[in-house]
Amino acid sequence: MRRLRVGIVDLVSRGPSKALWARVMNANFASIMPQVVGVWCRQEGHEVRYVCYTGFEDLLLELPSDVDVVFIGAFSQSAQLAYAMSGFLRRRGAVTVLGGPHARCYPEDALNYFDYVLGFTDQQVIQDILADVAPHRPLGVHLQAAMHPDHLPGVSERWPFIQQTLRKAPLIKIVPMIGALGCPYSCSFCIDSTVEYQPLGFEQITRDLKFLRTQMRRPRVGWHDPNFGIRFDDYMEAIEAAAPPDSIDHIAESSLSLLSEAHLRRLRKNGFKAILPGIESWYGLGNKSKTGKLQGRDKVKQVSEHVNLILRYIPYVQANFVLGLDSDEGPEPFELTKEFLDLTPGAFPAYSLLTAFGRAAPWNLELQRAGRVLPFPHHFLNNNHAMNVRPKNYSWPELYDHVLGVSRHSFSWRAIGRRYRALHTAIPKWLNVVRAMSSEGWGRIEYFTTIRQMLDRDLPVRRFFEGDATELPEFYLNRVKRELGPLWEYLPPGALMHDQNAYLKTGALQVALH
Ligand code: B12
Repeated sequence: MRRLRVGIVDLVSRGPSKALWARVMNANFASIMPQVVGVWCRQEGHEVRYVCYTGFEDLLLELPSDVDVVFIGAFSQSAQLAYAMSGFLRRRGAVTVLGGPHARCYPEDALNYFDYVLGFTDQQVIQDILADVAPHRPLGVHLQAAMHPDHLPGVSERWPFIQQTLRKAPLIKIVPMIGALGCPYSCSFCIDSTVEYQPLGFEQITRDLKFLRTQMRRPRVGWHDPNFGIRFDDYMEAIEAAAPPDSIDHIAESSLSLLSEAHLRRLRKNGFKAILPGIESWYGLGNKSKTGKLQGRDKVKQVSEHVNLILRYIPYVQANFVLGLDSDEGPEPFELTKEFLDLTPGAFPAYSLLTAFGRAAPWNLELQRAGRVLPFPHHFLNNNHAMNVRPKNYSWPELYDHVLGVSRHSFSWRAIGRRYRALHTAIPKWLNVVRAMSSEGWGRIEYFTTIRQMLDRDLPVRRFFEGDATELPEFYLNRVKRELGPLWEYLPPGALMHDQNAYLKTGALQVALH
């Protein structure tokens, strides 16, 4: 087989950035799969150039001009950047491949702009593309494995890519690892509702951690498991077999139901420094928070006690909420979140506006059928910059008033001060201050304020939100233009908008390879 020049681009940012939070953290949000694809391409004997785009590079200059094929990994928020990149690379003669959450959620749309669009991706899929490598235009080819791979190359194999990326992280350096795919729960709103839980091999975790200790003085690992710790004892044994207690720092996203005091004790012993549990809502989505039928204020009290307990063992806790859910009504859910914050001053709140990501979850079909999904460009679909589901129980101004209210409460000087005082370790204390004052806190308040004002004053914006007009309001158009910078001119015609009901219309489009 011909030796190919392969480019791999991980789009962590959706455009150039100046934010302090992005400078400190973006390199730590690199994905595992682009690195895995890099390993697989090298194993086939190809020449690989890997780029993790954090928003501080000149993307047009990052890849050599003579690449044969480029794999791009993108979340939906970087879809327009990815489409423009593909346009640019195709003009230079390259074949383009899209993988990652956007490709999984919006394949129908992405096929218009890429030669290959991938769902579940294993080594065979990559080998097939490398063997075929041909332009497929105007419509690309949709390929996917029957399921996730049962093995992924470990940290030592991915190390050149990890090292290259972490050089861009100035303060905190987090190594991405994963121990399992899928989830045993089947919540209908989640991308993993139909993906079986599948551990990737606990011996590999031990090997990877041992390797890391030969490369870094005190490694810091960020676990990408959708729900860390389902096979809790196996994980802990794998970590304990690799290193003396508390010699590696760990960060993980886990559900409250897995965080009993006994588990917390063991997590602390093993160096877990940050946990991101999903609280989601006071009235719905309760099955992962171990709150059963508890709702409203009773749930607030129980969850607050639980999170305060976690904070006695783990220095940093991010509490995740979803705003605008159908189970919420009136001011109460937002007032309860404020109460929770007052009762739990050490937790950093992360809010997601309800978003239906294409074919991510079965529930999205219902929303599309009900005509509730709005065609906001993907660029805004990062859980903050747009909510693409018309709320069931709120008018848009009401909802944004509440979102603003809870955001102002969360990122007021008073809350920042209380959060600072509630924690006892330097990095988490300061990280919270930076987060609140940067794009994650004050930046959002500013943005939500703008949206709220436009809902009253800008008729085209209001009509778009109400689903009465499909023409993209100027505010959004100008923002994408500005944020894509020089790549805007490569965005193919029509690539700004998408059919928000494509999932409902096309049914099962999947073309399984195996
Ligand atoms: C871990 C995680 C994170 C971590 C790590 C992110 C990262 N860089 O991977 C953190 C906390 C940083 C994070 C942040 C965000 N996340 Co997140 N995250 C997840 C989570 C829980 C697991 C993803 C994962 O790593 N799975 C393991 C990999 C191996 O599996 P996979 O992603 O399914 O990938 C398969 C294929 O898609 C393919 N593939 C994946 N990538 C690539 C790349 C290439 C080049 C190729 C060829 C193939 C390929 O191969 C895999 C094997 O089959 C998912 C939910 C879930 N359960 O999947 C949400 C999820 C991916 N996140 C989501 C979102 C919205 C975000 C944020 C925008 C949230 C925010 N407001 O900040 C940010 C964006 C970060 C960024 N890099 O741009 C959405 C994405 C929806 C979408 N269409 O964009 C998801 C699906 C959750 C949801 N709401 O439904 N996230």
